[in-house]
Amino acid sequence: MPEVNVTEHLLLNQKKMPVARGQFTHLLNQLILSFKIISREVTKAGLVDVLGFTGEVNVQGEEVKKLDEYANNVLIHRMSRAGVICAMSSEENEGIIDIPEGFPRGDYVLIFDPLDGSSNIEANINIGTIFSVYRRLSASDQPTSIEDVLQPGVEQVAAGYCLYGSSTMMVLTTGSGVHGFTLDPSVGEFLLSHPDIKIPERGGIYSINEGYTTYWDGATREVVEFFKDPEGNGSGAPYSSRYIGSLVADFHRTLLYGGIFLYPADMRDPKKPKGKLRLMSEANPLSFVVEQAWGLATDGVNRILDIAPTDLHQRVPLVIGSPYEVEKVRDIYRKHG
Ligand code: AHM
Ligand code: MG
Repeated sequence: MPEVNVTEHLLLNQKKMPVARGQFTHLLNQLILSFKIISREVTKAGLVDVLGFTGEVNVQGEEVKKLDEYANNVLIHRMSRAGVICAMSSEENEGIIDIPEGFPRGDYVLIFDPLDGSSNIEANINIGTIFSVYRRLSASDQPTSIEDVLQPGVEQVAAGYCLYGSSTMMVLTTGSGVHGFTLDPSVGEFLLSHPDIKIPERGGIYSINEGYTTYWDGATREVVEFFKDPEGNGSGAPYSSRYIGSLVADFHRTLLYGGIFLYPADMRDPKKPKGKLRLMSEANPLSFVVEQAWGLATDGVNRILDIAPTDLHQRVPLVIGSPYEVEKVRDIYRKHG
């Protein structure tokens, strides 16, 4: 296979991807450079640990926190000065991140989780950056408003994630399929390694934090019973269980191998039965990716991408993966009303 990097791939497919215009290509190039910089630091994190570079008191806690902040700062600094963004929102920042005075604003809105799964850093487990891109709604000579950012997921023009693992990999959709690019450190480029990813129609793995069974409602308990005993009479092969606790890694496995990932509603606080994951920075981008790979994503019943957001950090139950399993779960939730 000839080696093709992300920009070349976008240009080669430009007819299919009208989004690949100058501003968008620049946005993507700046994102890619940010990922390379974050990847370099993530790779060094283990070394810092091994060499015992002491912070003040708590070495590991300090380093972990720093890496989270580092990733956030790299993205904010680089993307806000790229001239192609009018507003940003990060999982780590309460409000909208404005473009600094003196820098041009562009046509796009960027939303991201800078380092998802960061509680896993010390154990050298895969973590990642998740991102989502929208076109601004307001006129380019007007100030950006909250409406520019609070768009439903169905309006995304691009989304994906960069996984920092045994290799660093970027998975991207611009609304025309899903493609995976692996960072080749010898040339410093993300090269097309997984063209046209399609999730298996049906899988053999379910992924959920089962330690929280006590917080679940009856429907979710029945869902998990289904995966342990699909025929309901002990005769069928049960699904395997896998849970890394790093959404981006659990999702990536689900995308490639099929099956289902769930972070359901949580009854600890009955007033906020929304689970843990964020609609804008986690659920929407992964839902756009999975749908473009012929999978499904719901909050149990409703399509994630149709949800009209009301808050930058609102949470949503997430049921995402192969069509067969997501539909099975939807049927069980519907039955429970
Ligand atoms: P974070 O954004 O605070 O890191 O939390 C998100 C992470 C996800 O990566 C992962 O799926 C989830 O938290 C795991 O949560 P739990 O430990 O409750 O299962
Ligand atoms: Mg996260």
